[in-house]
Amino acid sequence: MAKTLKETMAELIPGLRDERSKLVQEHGDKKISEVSIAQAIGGMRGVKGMVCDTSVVEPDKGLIIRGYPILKLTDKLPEEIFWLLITGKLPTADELKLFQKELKAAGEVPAYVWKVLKAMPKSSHPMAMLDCAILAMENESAFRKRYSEGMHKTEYWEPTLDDAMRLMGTIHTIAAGVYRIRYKKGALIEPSKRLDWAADYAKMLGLPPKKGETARMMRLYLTLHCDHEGGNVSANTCHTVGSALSDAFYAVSAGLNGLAGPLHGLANQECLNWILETMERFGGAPSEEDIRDYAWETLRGGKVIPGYGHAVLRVTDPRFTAFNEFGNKYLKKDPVFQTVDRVFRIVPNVLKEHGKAKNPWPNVDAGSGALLYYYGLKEFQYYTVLFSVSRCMGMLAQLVLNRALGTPITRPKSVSTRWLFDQVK
Ligand code: CMX
Repeated sequence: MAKTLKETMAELIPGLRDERSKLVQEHGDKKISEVSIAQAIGGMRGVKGMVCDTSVVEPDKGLIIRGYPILKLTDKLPEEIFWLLITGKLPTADELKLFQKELKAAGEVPAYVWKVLKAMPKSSHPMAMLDCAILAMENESAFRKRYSEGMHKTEYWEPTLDDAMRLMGTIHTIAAGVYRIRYKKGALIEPSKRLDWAADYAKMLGLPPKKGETARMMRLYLTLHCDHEGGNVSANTCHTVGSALSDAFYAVSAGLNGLAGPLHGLANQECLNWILETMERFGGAPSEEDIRDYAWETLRGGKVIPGYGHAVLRVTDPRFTAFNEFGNKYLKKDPVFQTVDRVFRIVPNVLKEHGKAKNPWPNVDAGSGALLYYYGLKEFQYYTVLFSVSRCMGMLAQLVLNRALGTPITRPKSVSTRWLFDQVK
């Protein structure tokens, strides 16, 4: 008989704990990184100072989830990806079915969450609405309840997984509700009993199904954004907050507040904005020459070209490649997609000539907006909410694993600028 996710984790955790304590006992004093002054001042770029097993980002390969390059996972359901992130293996067909059933069972959104959302100002950013809703749901936390009852620390991961299931079961419904409330799309649409996570989300948003293509696009979108190792702003924030034993609702909403920044997840709203501005300026799909001029104008204005560059990657993001392949298959003639494709041919050379960005290639955000726009999501302020629904998987998987392994509270040492000057005297 198929095992639940919790039963599977209960079997895995003792081995993971042994492996980690052996590593620390036998090799704990070995050095894995050095820190220069430039790194301490420059956002700790490249400093190896935390552990994340769910995924790695190789500068020349991109995202690898538990050993699978992301382009090998594009036909999977996000539910399978969540299972993979957390256990290290893809689920069997029976495990997947059981897991989907458990997610549906955890899917009731408390009525007070809708009241909170409906009470927010009409002009609220959809990310502020999503984060408030998640924080409001902290009231549901199994971890907080069990902790106040006095649970043993080896059990911390169990109610954390319950919280993760509760969040995974509801976040797509809440996110769809944010869309319908914020953009006055009419009554909320109930979750379905039979659709998979992504298809249900697309349906609850109220998007036209386009013969199943919208659900297919949504599965791809939610799979591609699921995780990006541990040091990015949202994952790192979620980890730090969670390390204080704040429960999953506190930790994930904190991580998502970081995702709401224009240099991180908000870049996808900025990207489509930039593409549409270009089209408006030139009265339709711009020529390569027009794009070059507009890119230089953006750079001269002291602004970044959204969707290009990355702190770790040094090649075209394979997630961009996956969106581009999907676009070429299903919406090749769409003018917005054509503009994205043309921008890809021009902007890397402009950035190289500009000479500042270490990586002139597109990241995940450069390609996703055109697809969302085509399938009926025209409100690009909402795009980071979609990113959030997906990234919730990576943050929760990392949180459960850290609880299981008893990762201690995060507390790096800071130094003053005066101290740095003293070092180089
Ligand atoms: N356009 C213009 N300038 C850029 C640039 C871009 N797309 N990408 C980097 N640069 C600039 C930086 O602003 C920096 O300039 P200063 O020295 O004047 O500060 C210089 O190039 C060096 O930056 P870097 O080391 O190459 O990049 P960072 O690691 O500092 O920053 C990132 C990475 C993503 C924030 C940056 O490339 C950027 O701002 N890109 C546009 C926003 C974007 O697409 N963000 C989404 C990231 C994806 C994600 O969140 O997963």
